Amino acid sequence: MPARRRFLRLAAGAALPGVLAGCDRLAGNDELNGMLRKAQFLSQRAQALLTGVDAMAQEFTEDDIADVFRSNGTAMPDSGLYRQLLADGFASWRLRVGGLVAHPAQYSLADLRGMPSRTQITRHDCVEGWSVIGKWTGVPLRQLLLRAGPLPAARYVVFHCADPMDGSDLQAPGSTYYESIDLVEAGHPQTILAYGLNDEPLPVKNGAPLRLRVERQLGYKQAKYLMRIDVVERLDQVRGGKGGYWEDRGYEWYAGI
Ligand SMILES: Nc1nc2c(c(=O)[nH]1)N[C@H]1C(S)=C(S)[C@@H](COP(=O)(O)O)O[C@H]1N2
Ligand SMILES: [Mo]
Repeated sequence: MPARRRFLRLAAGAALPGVLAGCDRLAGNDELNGMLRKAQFLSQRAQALLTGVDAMAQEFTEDDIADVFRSNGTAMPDSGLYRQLLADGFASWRLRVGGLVAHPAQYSLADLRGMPSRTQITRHDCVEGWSVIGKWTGVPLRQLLLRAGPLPAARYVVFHCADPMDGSDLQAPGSTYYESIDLVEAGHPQTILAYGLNDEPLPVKNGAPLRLRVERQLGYKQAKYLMRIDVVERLDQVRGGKGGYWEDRGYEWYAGI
């Protein structure tokens, strides 16, 4: 399978261009910014060296599952489009997969539920200082990317959500929650697009119909209300340029736990 080989090769090489990008920035004028970026890169690198890029986040047992998985951030997207999608039980919702891929595609919820799934009981850690254990079921992101066939320049996966963050509607470009991860994280076995929580359909307050679970990172990386996934070469041309809604407001892009 050429697409799979290409993806694996990309995933294996994905960390290297980061070194070059970091060094380029260090050589630039904004020295402080460069130092911060280098520190962040080093912490990601150190974590990878100490635990391995394949390291799994801890998984728990059924007994550990919290009675209620609390909601944080958006609990109900303030968007006419989202309300329409919700009203028909997400029958007309589609996840669009595009950007630097050979085969852009759209998936209905039924399509995703029909694909091989993974279930994992993990702990969600929010930067605000609380944690909660839940059981997630969904499609490994790796499967969708292998089908899409990332092009040689592909380095990151950007997740676009339905919830407007600035009081404007989804139609206004640039106003919704978004997040991103690199291809290494995207190919990790515990990185899934979850449609189920605790053996039930994903509740609206937790991101229905589909949300990202990237279990080695903090809560704000776990993008809810997914609408579109874009494979890109660089993040500095996306929205605020830092790779996520909270990152654009100062949070770290690599939010390792
Ligand atoms: N679309 C979207 N995704 C989001 C957020 C959000 O406000 N909107 N909040 C983030 C934060 S800070 C956390 S802690 C988790 C909360 O997920 P939960 O509501 O399932 O607890 O979602 C993350 N993903
Ligand atoms: Mo959070």
